[in-house]
Amino acid sequence: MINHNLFAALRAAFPAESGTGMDQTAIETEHGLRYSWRDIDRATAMLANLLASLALPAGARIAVQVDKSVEAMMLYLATLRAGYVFLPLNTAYQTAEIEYFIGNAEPAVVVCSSKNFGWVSKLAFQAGTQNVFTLDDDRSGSLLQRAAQCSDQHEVARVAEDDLAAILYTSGTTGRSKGAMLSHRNLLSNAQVLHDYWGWKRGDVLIHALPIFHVHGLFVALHGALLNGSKMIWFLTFDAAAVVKKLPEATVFMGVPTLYSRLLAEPGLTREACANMRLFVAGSAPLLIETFNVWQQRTGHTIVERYGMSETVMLTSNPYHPEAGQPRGGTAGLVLPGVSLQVTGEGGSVLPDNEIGGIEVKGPNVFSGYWRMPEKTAEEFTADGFFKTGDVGRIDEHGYLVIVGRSKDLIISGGYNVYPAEIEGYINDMPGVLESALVGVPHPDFGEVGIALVVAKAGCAVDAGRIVAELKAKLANFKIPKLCFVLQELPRNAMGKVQKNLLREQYRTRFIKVVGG
Ligand code: MLC
Repeated sequence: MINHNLFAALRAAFPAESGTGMDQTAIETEHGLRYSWRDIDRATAMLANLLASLALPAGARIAVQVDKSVEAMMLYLATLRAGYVFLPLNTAYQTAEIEYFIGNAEPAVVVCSSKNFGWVSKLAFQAGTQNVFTLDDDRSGSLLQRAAQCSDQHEVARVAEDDLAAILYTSGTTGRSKGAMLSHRNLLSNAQVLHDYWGWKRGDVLIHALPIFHVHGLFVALHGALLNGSKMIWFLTFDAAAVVKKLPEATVFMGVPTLYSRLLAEPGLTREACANMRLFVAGSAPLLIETFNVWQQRTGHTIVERYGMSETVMLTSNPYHPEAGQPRGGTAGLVLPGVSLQVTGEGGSVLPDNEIGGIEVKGPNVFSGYWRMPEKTAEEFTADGFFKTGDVGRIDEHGYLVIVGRSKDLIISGGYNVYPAEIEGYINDMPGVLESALVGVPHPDFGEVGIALVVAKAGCAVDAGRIVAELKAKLANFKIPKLCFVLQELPRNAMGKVQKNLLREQYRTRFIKVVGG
């Protein structure tokens, strides 16, 4: 029987055991620490043995909220290796969010930063988790102490292709987050397609500067490099000047649009600095055509924009190989091999090219459903198995996908998804608040940010500053509205629905200059 474990496929791309290949540098950190391929193999074996020694049930979830580190990446790989399910959590999440995730996912193991051990372990033990470890970004914590006592030999656990590899929580339109269940097949098939599509080759070096708790950094970037046996230059946080300095040593870079606009603000970003580079990939949020054009002029390179989401990993990409076509700015590119994508209108009818409708997808990369939410899952799939992405777009006359909007109320800020309903729910529960609306407006750094408009109950006074302060205590920092205003009322249409489009228009220029305006 074939072992469908994603780790086995990644491990197979490591250099051969014979010779000195395994001692070559696989990862170099911004601080000059070096990890060889053998280090990755041994450390993941030790961590996998630690997990195996805990006698966890099949399908156990390993929930991890730690700062980015190479060891955190090893823990992800070890979880795959041991056959368990990885559940990464954004480090920005606060108590309310973590309590929900732990309660919903019921992880058998929770790994957190030592600074958060007090409150995270309390929540975990309350939810029935037996094992809570700590892991810090300086290679300390109880997880590594325990793993140090384990053997560095481990046979990769056998899994079936539909066995779960990871659960990624995505915020929900109705407030509650949903855990997207991704299998070994979902992740491996997508990594293999992207490997060919983006022309990964011998000698490639990836600058890894994204967080490793979301699809972009954890799967697209990491799997790309590992499946190619490529060295990574690893940044624990994004520092534009430091990244520019490393460009001459690298060939591949991946980032959200905010990273590209911050790099453009660096005077050191020149054609010479990028001379060794061959691939720049952007995704997770729409790339402005200005950024695409200015990047081309400044560096001589064309950014390859691609499109995907937590539920599906990658769906489309602008072509890299010239024979496949030219990258077209302002588009999400062509449908990736193996993926079926259709644009549908009223009643689910498939629309011809250039007509705008809902984007639906199917393929080996598309998740099987939301964790313990069969009804929600059923709602999001069509009868013939297409997943409704919630994005709205059209296929242009060249076959490129153009995304024009979203059917779901969503703000994408610096590459993170923010669902207004979640934030509005918290605001509406505050004393004295009658109702609220969170709208997205353009922002020069984050692309888009949220502004909260709040109406007080009759006879009550609410303070915008206090609302923001209370949200900060409960929610991840990137979800906090950048501005909050108290209004007499919210604009409504004849049906009584809040007209967010009017509010967006009214506050559109709060953070950007209007050319000629
Ligand atoms: C940070 N801040 C943000 C923010 N990130 N505000 C809005 N949106 C964001 N994304 C705010 C903080 O709240 C804080 O405000 C201040 O900025 C400084 O915080 P920081 O953490 O020091 O910021 P910084 O390190 O500069 O982070 C910015 C960033 C980061 C762009 C580097 O957001 C980032 O790494 N984004 C990448 C997200 C990503 O990987 N997405 C992939 C999702 S996968 P204050 O007021 O508290 O000081 C996906 C699928 C797919 O979508 O297709 O890829």
